[in-house]
Amino acid sequence: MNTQTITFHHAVKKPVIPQSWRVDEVVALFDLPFADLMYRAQQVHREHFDPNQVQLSTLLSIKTGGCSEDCGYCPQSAFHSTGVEDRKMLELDAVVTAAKAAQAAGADRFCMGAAWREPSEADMLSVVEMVKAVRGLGMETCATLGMLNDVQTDQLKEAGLDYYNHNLDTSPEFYGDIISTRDYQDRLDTLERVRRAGMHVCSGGIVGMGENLTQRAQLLAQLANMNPYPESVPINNLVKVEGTPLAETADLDPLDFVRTIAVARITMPSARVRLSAGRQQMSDAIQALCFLAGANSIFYGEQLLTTGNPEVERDRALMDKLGMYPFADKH
Ligand code: SAM
Ligand code: DTB
Ligand code: SF4
Repeated sequence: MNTQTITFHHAVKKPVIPQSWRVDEVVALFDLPFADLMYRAQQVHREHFDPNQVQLSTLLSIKTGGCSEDCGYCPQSAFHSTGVEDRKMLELDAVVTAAKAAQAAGADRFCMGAAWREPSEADMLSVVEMVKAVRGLGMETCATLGMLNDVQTDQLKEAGLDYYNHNLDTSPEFYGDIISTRDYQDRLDTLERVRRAGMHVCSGGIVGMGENLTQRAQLLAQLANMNPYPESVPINNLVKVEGTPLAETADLDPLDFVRTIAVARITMPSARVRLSAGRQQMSDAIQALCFLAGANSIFYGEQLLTTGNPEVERDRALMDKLGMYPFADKH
C-alpha cells in the first residue's frame, strides 16, 4: 500500500492511507445504536482534531441565478421559477469589501460561489483577480464555479486558490433523479483535475433529498474512497426552496442528519467535516449533537448563496455556550 502525505492548513502533515470502504460497511455504521455511533465518531474526532475548535467559512455569491444546469434542489437553476433574479457578476471591489467584513467577523476562509455550469475564459479573468485579492488579505480562499478544465485549474492554483468546492451531491445511483444536465463522471473528472493542479478538495453532498439510507452511505463511500479523500467535506441538509422540484420533499429526521455527520467523521478521519446548509432550520441542540458527532466547520454569516444562515450573533452565542472557538481566535 502506498502512503501519501498531505499538508493541511492549520494542522500537521498527516499520512493518508488509501481507503476502501464497502457500502455495506458504511450502512453498518449508520445502523449502529446512536450512542455507539457517537462514541466511535468522537474517538476518531479526538484522535485528529481539537474537538472544541471550529473552522468558519463565509460564502459570497459572486454570480447569482440563471444557471443552465437543472439541479433539482437549486434555487439558481434557470429551469425553476424560484424568484431568484439572474444578476451579473460582482465587481472586484464588492468582493473585497465582503471578504474584509467576513474576516473582521472572525471567518478564516472565504468561499466565492457562482451559478455556472462552467466558467468562461472571460469569467476566469475576473475570478483570478478576486482570488488574488482575497488571498492578499490573508484569508484562505475557496471557490465553487462548476466544472473546470485543466487550464482553469492551473489558473486558479496560480492565483492562490487554496480549496475548490465541487460536491458529488448524492450517490451515483440517485444522481439521475436530481440532475439531468451533467453526469456523475463529470463531477469526478473536475475533482481529479483540481487535485492534479495541487489544490485542496472540498467535496460533499446534500442529504434529505428523498435518498434512502443505502444511497446516503453510497455518497459517503464515494467520498471516503477518493485517493486521497477531500480535505473539506460539506454535509448540506436540503434547504427547500419554493419553485424547485424538491420543495415538497419530506423532512429528514434530524437525528439521521447527525448520523450522517458521524459516519462522515468516521470514514474521513482527518477531513474538516462541515455542518453546512440547513443550519438556520436546526435547533441549537441538534447543532450541538452535530459537533459531538465530529462536525468541525460551519458556514458563517447571515447568507449562504441565496438563502439564509444563522446570524453571526447567534453563532457566537452558540459557540460560547458550547465552549467552542474558531481558528481565527488565538488560543
Ligand atoms: N454551480 C456550481 C456547482 O453546482 O458546482 C457552484 C455553486 S452550487 C450552488 C454549490 C452547491 O450548493 C451544490 O453542489 C449543492 O451541493 C449546494 N446547494 C445548492 N442548493 C442547495 C439547497 N437548496 N440545499 C442545500 N444545498 C444546496
Ligand atoms: C456547499 O456545500 N454548500 C454551499 C457551498 N458549498 C457553495 C452552498 C449552499 C447553498 C444553499 C442554497 C442557497 O443559499 O442558494
Ligand atoms: Fe447551477 Fe450549481 Fe445550482 Fe446546479 S447547483 S443549478 S450547477 S448553481
